[in-house]
Amino acid sequence: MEALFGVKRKIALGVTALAAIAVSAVPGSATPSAAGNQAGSDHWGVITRNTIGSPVAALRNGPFGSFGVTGPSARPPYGTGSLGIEVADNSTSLTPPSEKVDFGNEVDFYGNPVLGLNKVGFHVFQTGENTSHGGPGNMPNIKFEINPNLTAAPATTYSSMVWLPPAAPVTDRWSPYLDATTTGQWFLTGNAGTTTGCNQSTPCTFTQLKTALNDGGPAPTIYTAAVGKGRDNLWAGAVDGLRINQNIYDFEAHGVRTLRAN
Ligand SMILES: [Ca+2]
Ligand SMILES: [Ca+2]
Repeated sequence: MEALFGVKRKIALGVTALAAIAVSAVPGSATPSAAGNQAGSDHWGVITRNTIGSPVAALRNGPFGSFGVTGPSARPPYGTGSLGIEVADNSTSLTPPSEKVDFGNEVDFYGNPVLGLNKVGFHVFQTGENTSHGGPGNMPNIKFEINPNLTAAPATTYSSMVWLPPAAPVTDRWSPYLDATTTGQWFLTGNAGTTTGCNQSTPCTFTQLKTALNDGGPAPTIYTAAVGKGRDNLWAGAVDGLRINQNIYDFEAHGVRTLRAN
């Protein structure tokens, strides 16, 4: 797969007539990561611990469109596929009855420094229906499970660090890159949220969150990274081009490709 990808790039660079085809599949802002492509792709999937009900988080082709939409926003930003996500808001016997899903990686980010996160974001396919179900803030999240290593709460060794994206600037088509370090808000679950003040009731900017976590002593570390949704509103859409520092994770029907951001 990687060899084929490399060939496509060479064609794109050398033959103008074919460039449009190749570049539409592989934007010029990223190239395949020689080391990361094979190393990381097998470690992505539904994180079962964090999944409630029978939601969908499936690597799929498209979505293309919606109908009548043309140009770059009518196709996934990388390759031809994406991560499709579907959750229901009232389908379990639990309280709340809503579903939840996290699609992520429990291996490749383990032990990495939270304070080393400098580039985070994704592209989303948001629909008008989703905003009807839950308002413009009804969006999927980026989540890092972390050890916050807070001096004021040394016994707290687990928290989820969650990005609440801004409203998608467009619906029924692919969004531009949504930057989680400069837009939207972040919070920490559990006692880490209480201790830092960055909790779901009073979320913080990314800068404020990092400042709160940079409290001396042992530094916060990452357990897992994921894209997820829930538990809140009904949502059906897709995500592609998950950015975490130097890598862009290209969700495709047949796996997750790691691209290196240029
Ligand atoms: Ca893709
Ligand atoms: Ca600390």
